[in-house]
Amino acid sequence: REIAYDPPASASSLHVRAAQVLDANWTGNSTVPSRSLYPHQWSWDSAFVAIGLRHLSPLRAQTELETLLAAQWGDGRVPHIVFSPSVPLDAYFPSPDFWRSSTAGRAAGAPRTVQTSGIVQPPVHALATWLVHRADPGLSRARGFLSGVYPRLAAWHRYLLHRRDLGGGGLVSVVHPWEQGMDNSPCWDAPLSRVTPAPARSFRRADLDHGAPEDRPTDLDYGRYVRLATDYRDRGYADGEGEFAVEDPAFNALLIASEHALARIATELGAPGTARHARAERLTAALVERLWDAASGMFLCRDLRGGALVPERSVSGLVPLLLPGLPREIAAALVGTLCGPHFGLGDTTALVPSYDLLGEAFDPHRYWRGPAWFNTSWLVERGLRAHGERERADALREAVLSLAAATDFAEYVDPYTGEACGATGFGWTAALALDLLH
Ligand code: 9YW
Repeated sequence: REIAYDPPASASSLHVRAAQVLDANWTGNSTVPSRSLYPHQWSWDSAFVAIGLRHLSPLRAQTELETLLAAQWGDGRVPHIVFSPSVPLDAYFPSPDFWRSSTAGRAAGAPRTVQTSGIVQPPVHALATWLVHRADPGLSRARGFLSGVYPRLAAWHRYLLHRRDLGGGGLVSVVHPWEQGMDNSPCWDAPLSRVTPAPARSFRRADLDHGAPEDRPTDLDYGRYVRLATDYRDRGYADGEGEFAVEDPAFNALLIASEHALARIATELGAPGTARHARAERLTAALVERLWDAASGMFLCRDLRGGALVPERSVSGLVPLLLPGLPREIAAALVGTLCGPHFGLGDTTALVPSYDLLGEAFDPHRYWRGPAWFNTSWLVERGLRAHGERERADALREAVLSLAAATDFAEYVDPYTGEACGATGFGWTAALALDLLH
């Protein structure tokens, strides 16, 4: 291959180094994404971390998910951050005194003893739970792992399907860019442009204490994030009226994958999984119906308040490849787009860029506006393999392993050069590299 990344380190040393990162980020009952930038528990990070951790310690992987789910709200939502009480308030913004979960979230059933945020992140948890169970079914059964988490996972999906179908077409909406996990994706530029930013002096960005400003979202973006979150909090975290509501392809595809996983969990517990599989199929049909754009050869976001598809190509629109039940011609078109000029996989890039290489907003260093991330590359790798694209999947796997090793498990990388950006020693980078080693 032509791509001039460093050759992969030997598998055993990569394994040892990934395990060291996960040990260093382990707090005793969960894993922080990064000791410097993100010193609490994040929702979808924990799911990805558990997927890797199952190869090191199935017990820790189960505990990771149990800790997160213990902070679930009464209405079923799983918060995007569970705050560690031992970390100083000013180490991360927005901190617990911003979200005020135990007071502002009371009507929605926020927990009393643990502080959390009030928004959510992509539902990777049931998928992670099933994979963690499969790694050591004996331990899982002995601890009652699946029977303990199943009701919580079911309530989580129920919250999303019932409270977040804001478009009425069966898909789930995100009400904040942080919920989708790709904070400053150019997909949010149009829907966010309608939001009046909170004044810059009304908050202090702790992220800039650790991250380079040119790699992070701008102050204007932050002003809008703060406004949306403040308004949501001040409505008591009630769903339905916010200024921002977007149907996102990756969020919904992960829900579908997790709904299939939940069906398998139900079957394992002796209950029929058929209704859940059927629901996942209906969601897949809704995803295609509402978000597929044949002209772009990929899925797009639907801006509910603006009333149209957002004409921006993000890696989010490739993540549905993860679904084995996707119509064959759609899967083929996605592979074509992935390997074509907009994402360049196997040609100009080795990992999947987060955004269109030819897009106007493309920036190879700024967070979710171009850099390649390891979690989305892992999802695409799984998707390529699920659709029989073995050679491409093997090449992407190699790139994940070699870049994780070469960058000391970076948070994200320049998609052309592989240069490390953001934090190093990043949790899901280590965990997902470990998963692909097995
Ligand atoms: C932030 C923790 C989180 C990830 C998100 C990522 C970032 C938080 O970090 O958001 O302060 O910017 O965008 O996906 O879960 O790793």
